[in-house]
Amino acid sequence: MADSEHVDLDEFIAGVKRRNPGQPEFVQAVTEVAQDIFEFIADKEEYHRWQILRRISEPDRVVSFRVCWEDDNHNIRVQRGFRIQNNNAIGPYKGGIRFHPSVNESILKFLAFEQTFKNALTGLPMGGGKGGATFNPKGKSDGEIMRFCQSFMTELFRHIGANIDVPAGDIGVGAREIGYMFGQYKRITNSFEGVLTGKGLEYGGSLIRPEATGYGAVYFLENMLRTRGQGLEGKSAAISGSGNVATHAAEKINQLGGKVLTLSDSEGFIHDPDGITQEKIDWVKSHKTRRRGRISDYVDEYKGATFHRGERPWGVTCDVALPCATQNELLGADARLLVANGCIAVSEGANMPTDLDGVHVFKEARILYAPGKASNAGGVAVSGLEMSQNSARLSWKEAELQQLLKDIMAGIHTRCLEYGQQGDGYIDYVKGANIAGFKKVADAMLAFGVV
Ligand code: NDP
Ligand code: 2IT
Repeated sequence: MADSEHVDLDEFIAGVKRRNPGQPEFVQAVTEVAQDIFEFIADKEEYHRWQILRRISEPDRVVSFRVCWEDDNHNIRVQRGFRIQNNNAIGPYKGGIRFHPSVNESILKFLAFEQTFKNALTGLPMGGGKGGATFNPKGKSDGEIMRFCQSFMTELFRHIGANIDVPAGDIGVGAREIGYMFGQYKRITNSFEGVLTGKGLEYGGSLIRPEATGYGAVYFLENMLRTRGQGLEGKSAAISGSGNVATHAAEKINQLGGKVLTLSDSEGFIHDPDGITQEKIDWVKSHKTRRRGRISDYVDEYKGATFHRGERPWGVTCDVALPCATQNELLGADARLLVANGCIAVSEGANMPTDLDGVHVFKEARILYAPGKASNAGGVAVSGLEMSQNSARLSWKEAELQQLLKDIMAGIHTRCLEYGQQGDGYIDYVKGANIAGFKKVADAMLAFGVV
C-alpha cells in the first residue's frame, strides 16, 4: 500500500491502461473521473490510504458466457454474453442490458463504472453493474428474440437476484426483451421477484419507467437553464437517436415549449425545420419499434424534412443539444460546431456520448454541459422506485412517480452544484457529478474496510 499511496494522476492512468489493454472506452471513462477525483482527494489521506479509486475502477466481477440459440432457418448461432458487477457498496448491482453487435468487455466495463457514480447520485441504494450480448436484434423475428433472451437468461439467472443484481434495458433491450427474460428467470428459479426492472405493468413494472430517462434528461436541462434565468420555451433542440431515450426527450422538450429539429439513427439524421411535434414523435416511435423501420423513412411521411445519410445532427443550428444514441457520438469537432453555432446547453441522454476532446470544448466555452451520469439518471432512478414498489408489493400512482422523478433530477442537480460550483460562477457539472457520486460510494467503502 505504501508504494501506491503516492501515485499521481498520470501514473494512475498509466496503470489503468496497462491493466486494461485494448479497452479504450473503459480507460476513457476512468480517465474522465480520475482527473476530478485526484483533485478532490489531494488533501484527504484516507481515500489514498485505502486505495478507494483504484478499487472502484476494478470491477468486483466480470462474467462472460456463451449464449447459443437456433435461428428460424435452424442454424445454430453462438453469441457472447456478459454481466459486469462493478461495485455494490451502497446497494445491489443495478444497470441495464445492451444487445448490440458492438458489445464487448470494454464498453460494458465503462458502462458499469459510470453506472456506479450515476446510481449513487440518484440518492437511492443501488450499486453499479451492466450487461449485454453481441446479439444484433435488427431483422430478427419475434421467435428468434424470445429464444435468444431465454438462452441469455439461462446463464445470467445464477448471477442475479432482487438483492444481488437487478438488470434492466438499454440499447436493443426494451419491454419485450425484459418480458422474455423475466419469464425465463421465473421458470428456472420458480421465484417471482423484482429481479429485473422495466417490466410490463401487469407483472410488477412501474408507471413512467419507459419515459423516465428522456424526461429526466430534459428536467435536468431545465434545472441547468434556470441557473441562467432561462427556460425551454421557444428554444430549438438538436437530438440524436430515435429510440427510447431520444423519443421521450423529444416529447418532453415539446411539452415544455421547445422545438425539436432533429432525430437520428445509425444511418444518418433527419432535420425537420417545422419541428418534430408529438404526432410526428408518435409516428417515429411506432415506425422504429413496432415496424422496425429506419429514421430515413421520416422524409417520405413529412415533406418539409431532409435526411442526411452518414451524418450526425451537430451541424444544425440549435439552442440546446441532447445526444441520446450511443457513446462517442459527439466528438471535439462536433462540439466546436455546436458552440460556434450558438448552442448554450448540452444534456446527455446517452452514456458518454461526448468524447474527452468534446468535453474539454464545452468546458472551455463555459456552456451548460451535463454528463450522462447526472442527466440520464432518471431512468435508473425510476428503476429504483420500481424495486421499492416490488419490495412493498405495491404500485404507485402516476402523479406521485412524475413528482418523484422531477424531485430526484432536481436533487442530482443540487448535488452537482455542491462540488461543481466554481469561484467565477461557472458550474462544472462533470466535476460536481464525479465528486458527489464518488464520495457516497467511497465513504461506504471506508466503513467496510478492505474487502
Ligand atoms: P434504443 O435501443 O431504444 O435506441 C438506440 C438509438 O441509438 C437508436 O436510434 C439507434 O439507431 C441509435 N444507435 C445505437 N447504436 C448506435 C451507433 N453505434 N451509432 C449510431 N446510432 C446508434 O436505446 P436507448 O434509447 O435505450 O439508449 C440510448 C442511449 O441512452 C444509450 O447510450 C444508453 O446507454 C443510454 N441510456 C439508456 C437508458 C434507458 O433507460 N433506456 C438509461 C440511461 C441511459 P439504430 O436503430 O440505427 O441502431
Ligand atoms: O444506463 C442506464 O442507466 C440504463 N440503461 C438504465 C439502467 C436501469 O437499471 O434502469
